[in-house]
Amino acid sequence: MPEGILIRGIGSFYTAQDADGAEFILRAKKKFRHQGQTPIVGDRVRFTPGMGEEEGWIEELLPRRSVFVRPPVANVETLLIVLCPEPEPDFLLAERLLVECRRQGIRSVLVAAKSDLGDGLAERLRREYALAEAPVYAVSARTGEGLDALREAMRGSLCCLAGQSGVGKSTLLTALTGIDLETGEISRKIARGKNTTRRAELLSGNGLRVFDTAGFSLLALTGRMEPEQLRLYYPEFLEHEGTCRFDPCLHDREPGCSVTAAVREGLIPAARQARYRQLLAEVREAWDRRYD
Ligand SMILES: Nc1nc2c(ncn2[C@@H]2O[C@H](COP(=O)(O)OP(=O)(O)OP(=O)(O)O)[C@@H](O)[C@H]2O)c(=O)[nH]1
Ligand SMILES: [Mg+2]
Ligand SMILES: [Zn+2]
Repeated sequence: MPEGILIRGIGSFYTAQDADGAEFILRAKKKFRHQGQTPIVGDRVRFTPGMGEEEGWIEELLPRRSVFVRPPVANVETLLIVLCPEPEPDFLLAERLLVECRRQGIRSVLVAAKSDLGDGLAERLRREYALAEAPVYAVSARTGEGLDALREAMRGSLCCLAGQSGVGKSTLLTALTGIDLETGEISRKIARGKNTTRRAELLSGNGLRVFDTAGFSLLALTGRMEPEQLRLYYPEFLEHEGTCRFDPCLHDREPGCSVTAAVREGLIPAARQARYRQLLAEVREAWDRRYD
């Protein structure tokens, strides 16, 4: 039975693409609904092709290697977390996305977009994420700076752009892949743009494969997390694991915490721990309400 990846979904119709690039219009069998499963873009499926004008059928959903719920997209391999100087960067959103990537084993890349507006952001990201296993690429869709290097980092991987509205994701996607999407004019009044991207689609261009999605700024940590887990997604904390006065230590405000000491010595950026503490407070609150 042929296998493919769902590149598009409109209503109950899906488009699957096989390894040769051929496309097939498919519908999901009712059994998926009965099993509480919904095929989403990025899913790898086994299918029966349709005959003539008839659609074919999705027969089987293959296991997902990663999944985002909002927006629904499966099997992202590399998440490009896009920030830019204007609108004001949402560092906490970037942090959330990084944690989610580490949790699901998705490779993450930080993109400092609109570098034509200044290079301070890329420098800051490099400083704060040097030990976080998230490389930083400074790019400008306007001048073309850094696009080749970013393309190289994306090649051979199913990529997805994420980041708040107005950071330039659609513009960047067009610049990287050569696929023209309609881009929204940034709203000057509130300087944070409006949501212009609605579809979820896997696009191919210039040898790259990128999911075009909207709404990643709404992403909450998928599923619940034990507060003890969060620290495991901070690579720079790991070498201090087990050396704090308390065991386990959540590296929050416990006395004798080696992570806090490393921050004081300038070995770990204070901003990273500050954002970690903010997320930890959220994770704790959600955890405490888990039986409500
Ligand atoms: N100066 C500068 N502006 C850019 C660049 N890339 C995009 N922009 C502008 O930033 C604004 C927002 O770009 P979009 O690509 O629509 O942003 P988006 O992230 O797709 O926004 P949503 O679809 O709302 O999530 C537009 O006015 C673009 O012209 C760039 O490299 N430099
Ligand atoms: Mg967009
Ligand atoms: Zn500690």
